[in-house]
Amino acid sequence: MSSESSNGSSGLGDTGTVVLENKPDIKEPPMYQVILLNDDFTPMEFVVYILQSIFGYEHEKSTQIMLAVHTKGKGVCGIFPKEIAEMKSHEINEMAKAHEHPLISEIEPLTD
Ligand code: TYC
Repeated sequence: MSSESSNGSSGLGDTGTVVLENKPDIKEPPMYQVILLNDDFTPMEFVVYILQSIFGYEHEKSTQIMLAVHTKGKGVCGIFPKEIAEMKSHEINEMAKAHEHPLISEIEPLTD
C-alpha cells in the first residue's frame, strides 16, 4: 500500500487539485445542415449576398455554393448546432420574404 492518496498527491505541498475518477459525461451537440433550395426566380447575386452576410463566406466561395445549388437543385451551405442552424435558416427565409424572392432554406440533422 502506498502512502499516496488517490489523486496522486503525497499531501505535502498539496495544490488542492482534484482528479476526477469518472470521465465527465460531455457530449458534442447534434449537428444540423443548413440546406439551400434552388428556384427559378431568386437573382443569383441575391443568393451570393445572403451567403456572404449570413455565413461570412467570401464572394468567390459564395458564388461556388450558389452555382452548385443552381445546378444540382439543393446544397449544404453550413453545418451548426441545432439552434444556430435554425437561426440561420430562419434568417435566410425572412430576408428572402422581405425582398419578395421565393428563396427557401431548411435544416436537416447530420447523421454520422
Ligand atoms: N436559379 C436561380 C436563377 O437562375 C439562382 C438561384 C441559385 C436561386 C440558388 C436559388 O438557392 C438558389 N436566378
